[in-house]
Amino acid sequence: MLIRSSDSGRIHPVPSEITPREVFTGRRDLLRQVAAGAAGLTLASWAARDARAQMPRPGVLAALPATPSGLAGAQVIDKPTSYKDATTYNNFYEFGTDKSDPARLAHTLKTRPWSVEIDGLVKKPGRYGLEDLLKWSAMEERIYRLRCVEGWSMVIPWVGYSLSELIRRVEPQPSARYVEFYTQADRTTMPGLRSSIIDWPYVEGLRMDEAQHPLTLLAFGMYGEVLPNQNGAPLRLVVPWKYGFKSAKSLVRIRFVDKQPVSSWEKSAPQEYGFYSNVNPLVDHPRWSQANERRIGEDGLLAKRRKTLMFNGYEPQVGSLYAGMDLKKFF
Ligand SMILES: Nc1nc2c(c(=O)[nH]1)N[C@H]1C(S)=C(S)[C@@H](COP(=O)(O)O)O[C@H]1N2
Ligand SMILES: [Mo]
Repeated sequence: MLIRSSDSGRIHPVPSEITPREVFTGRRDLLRQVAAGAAGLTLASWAARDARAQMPRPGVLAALPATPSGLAGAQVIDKPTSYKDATTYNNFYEFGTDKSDPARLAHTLKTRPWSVEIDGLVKKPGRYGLEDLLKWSAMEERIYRLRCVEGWSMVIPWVGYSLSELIRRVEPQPSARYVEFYTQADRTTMPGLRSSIIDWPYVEGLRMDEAQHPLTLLAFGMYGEVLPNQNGAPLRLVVPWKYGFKSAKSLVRIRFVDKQPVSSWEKSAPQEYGFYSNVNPLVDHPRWSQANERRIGEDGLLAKRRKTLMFNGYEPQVGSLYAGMDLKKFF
């Protein structure tokens, strides 16, 4: 299948694009009031206007204040997944392959001190401390869909900033064409490393333009707080138009390279996982249909599966990155 660029091939925006302006403004006011401790009444009247406001801070971890992002595509209007579901149904194979393993076992992950090694084809390589990275750009709240290749999806309010901000600071060399992401692999705290299902450490990669796309998020928090360990503390990637596994958790190294990286999933099952892994309802995984999905939290008897959207609904923003590419071949 050929994808045409979004400007020539597509005119109708997806619903997530057309969030009215007052929704943003109102939400910002609400956040200010919540911060001032006057949430009660306002929250109730707001809820009538926007389901997203039923999302007070869970009060579990440290607050990570953020401003609602105004970026197109960064305010999905679907109802967010509950904090409980988002933090107890996880894939984080370093802590086991069962969905409940990370919530049960990731408390051993030591997230301070933490630093990220930045190397490869870059003018300002170095080991950057988490406290510095937290200050490199203003924190934004972005509500994104995340779809797993296994056929389930969630809607999560992330906190972070565009990875492009980090990339700009470290100044890649012109020869850098891809970015490689390495995640924490510590045998003393991660029981899943005993299994050889993945060639540890977990590695993922993006093409430079994908990494620099403003929607590609370097996330430090969710639901207004710092990330829970099971969701990839203290910092992770969120690439909303790609299958969940591209969103690497607990990053320790970002490397700029000139050759297409081989991700851990490609290495372990090349016939099942390609480099791009864009959400695409027209290209099935050998074991799972990608045509539809189950929204976590909507699993009652009458719950219908939702149709999976091209590029997970972010086609207007990212379709042009793949103009002219055969996405059956580059899956
Ligand atoms: N380091 C690491 N990152 C990872 C994974 C993993 O096993 N290890 N699983 C991926 C997969 S398959 C998914 S669907 C998402 C899940 O993110 P969530 O638990 O925040 O929903 O994380 C991705 N990032
Ligand atoms: Mo996944």
